Amino acid sequence: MLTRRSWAEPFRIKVVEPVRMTTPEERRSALQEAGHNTFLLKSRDVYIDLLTDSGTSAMSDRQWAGMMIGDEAYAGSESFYRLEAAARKRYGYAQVIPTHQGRGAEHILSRILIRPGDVVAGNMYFTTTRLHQELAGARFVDVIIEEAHEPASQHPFKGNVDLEKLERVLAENPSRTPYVSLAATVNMAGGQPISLANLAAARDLTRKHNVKIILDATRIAENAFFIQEREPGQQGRAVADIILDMCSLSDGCTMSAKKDPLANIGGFLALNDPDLAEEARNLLVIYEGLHTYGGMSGRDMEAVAIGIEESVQDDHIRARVGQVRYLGEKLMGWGIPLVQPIGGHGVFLDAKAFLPAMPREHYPAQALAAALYLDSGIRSMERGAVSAGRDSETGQERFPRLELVRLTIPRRVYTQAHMDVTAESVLSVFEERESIAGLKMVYEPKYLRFFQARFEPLGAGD
Ligand code: P61
Repeated sequence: MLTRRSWAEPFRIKVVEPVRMTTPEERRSALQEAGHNTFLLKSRDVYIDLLTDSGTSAMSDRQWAGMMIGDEAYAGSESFYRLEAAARKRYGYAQVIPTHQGRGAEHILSRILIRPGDVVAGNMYFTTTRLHQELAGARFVDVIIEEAHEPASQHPFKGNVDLEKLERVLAENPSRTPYVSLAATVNMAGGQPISLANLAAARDLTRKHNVKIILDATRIAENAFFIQEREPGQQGRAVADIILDMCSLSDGCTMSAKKDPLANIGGFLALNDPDLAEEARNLLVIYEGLHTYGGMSGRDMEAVAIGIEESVQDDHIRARVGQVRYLGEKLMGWGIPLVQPIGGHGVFLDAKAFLPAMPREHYPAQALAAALYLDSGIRSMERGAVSAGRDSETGQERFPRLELVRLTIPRRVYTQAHMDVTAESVLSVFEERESIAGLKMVYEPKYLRFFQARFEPLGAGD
């Protein structure tokens, strides 16, 4: 008798895109040309692309059909009103301001809420989010729980806020904390969720200090799935209802529609306060576009509107997170060190444990991502010291406690066999890990350096 029945994706495949297989020689020269940075590889040289789940989802036939009826009017596009209605219905905010992608929303939000010298507290930094906060004059303070920094910790909600840390920041910076920036899920911690109870407690605390909460709702459906699965009293509730509860505990959100909402481009800023929204719309026309397109075409907005609906369906989100978990559990079964519990959008290898002898200054996660590409043509992403960059005040390199390689799973794109091939490649690199050399950075851009930095392998004499 079977004790457990398998699940399968709630879709079948109608269109396929061929991918190219490469030889080890081709990969060696591609990696060298890319300066050992997976961001600089050409897509044609990649076999299984796990760089990101951002803008890489497969759209549904409904979304593609929607593209055809996109209203490309400069002003007052029908597609905008459909996007506005979908966002209001599924996230519950009154005001929806379209942007070209998530960082467009972060830019506008930071400009309207932050004054130089302010402090923004949050549950771990995200690269673009923190940079926009810093460029607007704020200092970011991490108030995530300690467990989030420990890859092996089994805490079910590693995205939770340490309420004492938050209380301290609010007390020490009276009227200098414009908002608390909370992500659901927390990308840099490994796609880890925040619980409803913790969000509610943070809400109580911030209300006492008259401080707003702005959610990063980019992967909120994945977060809601974990709440449904793990939080006492939430089992049996619809993911869509949990999302609405989460949003109701905040004053607004930024959204990259390239993740949860299953679109290839797009985003929005949502707010409840009409006066703030007016300020945002006023800046929008300078940086993004008119308030009824915000940098998206009509067809993009149509795809996002339909994608939002699809993204909150229980069957979809269960299959999505389930596929990520399948890969993670396979690797865990072989003793590969990774962030636990397995997150919502990817499996995060623990590069410090993978390469324990390599100094942080030699960028073990960057070196591991390069080694994985060389082995099989699989593209992953460094999420460690290179991503963390330099302290905006001291200019010193930041060495976050987590030094990770992210195997990010695009939504509805790869099969279980792709996951098997990926797992086997990671195992093979793990078995050969002694041969992986560290890297030195030979070109370092000023902002978000990880995107365009170049590296060279360290030789025996370095
Ligand atoms: C990613 F290497 N994420 O995970 P935009 N908030 C959150 C995100 O995950 C996010 C944005 C806001 C990407 C793309 C990316 O350091 C990097 O639509 C939780 O990309 O502007 C994006 O949304 C920004 C990759 C972004 C990176 C920054 O792959």
